[in-house]
Amino acid sequence: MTGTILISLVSCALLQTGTFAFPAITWNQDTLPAGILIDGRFEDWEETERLAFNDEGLLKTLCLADDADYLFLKVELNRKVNLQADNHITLYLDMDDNPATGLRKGMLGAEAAFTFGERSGWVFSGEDTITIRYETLGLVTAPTMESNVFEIALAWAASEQEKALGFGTKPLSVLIADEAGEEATLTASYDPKRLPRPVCQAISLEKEDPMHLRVVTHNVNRRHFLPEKRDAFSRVYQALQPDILLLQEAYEGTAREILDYFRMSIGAPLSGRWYAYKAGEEATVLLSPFPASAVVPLGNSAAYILDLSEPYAGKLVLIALSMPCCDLDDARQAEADMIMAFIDNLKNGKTLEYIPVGTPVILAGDANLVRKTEQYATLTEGRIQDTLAYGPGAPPDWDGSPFRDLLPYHLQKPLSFTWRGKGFFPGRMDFFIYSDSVLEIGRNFVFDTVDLPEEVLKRYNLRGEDAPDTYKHQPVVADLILER
Ligand SMILES: [Ca+2]
Ligand SMILES: [Ca+2]
Repeated sequence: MTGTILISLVSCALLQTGTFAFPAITWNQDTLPAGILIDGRFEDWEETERLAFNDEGLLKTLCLADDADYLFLKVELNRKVNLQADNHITLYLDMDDNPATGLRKGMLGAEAAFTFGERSGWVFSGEDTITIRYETLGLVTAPTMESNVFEIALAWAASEQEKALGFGTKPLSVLIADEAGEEATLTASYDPKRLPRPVCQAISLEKEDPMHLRVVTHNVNRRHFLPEKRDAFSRVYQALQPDILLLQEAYEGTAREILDYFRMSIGAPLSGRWYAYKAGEEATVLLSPFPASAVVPLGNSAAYILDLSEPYAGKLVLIALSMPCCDLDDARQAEADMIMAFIDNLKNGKTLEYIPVGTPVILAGDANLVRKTEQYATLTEGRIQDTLAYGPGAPPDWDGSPFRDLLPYHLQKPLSFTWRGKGFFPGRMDFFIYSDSVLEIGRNFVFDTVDLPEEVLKRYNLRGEDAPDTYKHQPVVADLILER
């Protein structure tokens, strides 16, 4: 299996020579297919030409790219903003590059507009404009945290309105304005190429090696016992076959009841010994064939220290993240500080629990990183903010380096969001952060059933709506390659 994938990745890279000029970037220890990835990292734009720029004002530069399914924008600003609130940055789309059609804005005749900070916009529909939310444009942005640079995907055919306007079938123009009063706008014309992304590998869900240990983390948001959702949950877990299932917000039921409820779908033997634990104020649950030598609540989150058994050896530290939500930046930061102080103390023998040097440490789950970036630096680099309460902090990996943020992608799309709901744009809430000096990861992905090819859905007995039907969070999957 691994061999096949490697070979097809190589041929994929060869095929792209001369077509795309993007530099190779690191992903999953392999090479990603060329093209833009909406992930909040910007190496993929390095070879893309700036189509507009300003010396002053909020709006600095604009780059555009596209593929068969999406128009991509990279917008650089002169200061950090939360793209989804407290700004009046507005995107105007002249979908036919014709100032005589649509609403006049600068040199454009715009058929649609979207104000990011208000999370709403409008689109021409017949003779009228109608109010829209992000779904009409298939809008996805990254990063989800505050930033001074964002990448944005608009799906060419997200809605009937877009299709009726022929979005992506002809040259177009884009204008970005700061409606808060700063004058300078970014304007560019663009002729979409609509090149298909090379198919680098057939989609499959199985582990690359049966010896890998699959961790699936999923915020079930209290939906796990709802009768109408039972089948969707069962199909998703049956398809993913977790070896370790980490849930957040699984309030209802004891750990044992939750294990029994999902026992069949996750493939836990009826008579075999599986373990179930529940801890933390947001009801994190861990189901696994390994017993925990310690379970430590850490605010809403919790630490599980597992004793691995044959064919693996040693311990595994799993921190189930379920950090405070939304505007609660201070509470979220305090919890990040507490978690990283716990890891530092655990590694240095300052806790009741003991782990050998080199024990893999994983933070997985809903980190809710929607605003300030300091919390991300705390979880990855160990930079503690409240040093009086939690100590000085230190790079958390065993070799004195930061933890690695795995950043898994969707199997079928160049996207990395793990949450999709109403109002706010799809975002990356769920993380898998780990001690990469002592742990390798095999296959990993964000599991979204929407737009999986029909053949794949059929092969795994899934339905296209299964992932969103379980809840707004998508399961995040990572296969651990453990020493034996
Ligand atoms: Ca990117
Ligand atoms: Ca127009």
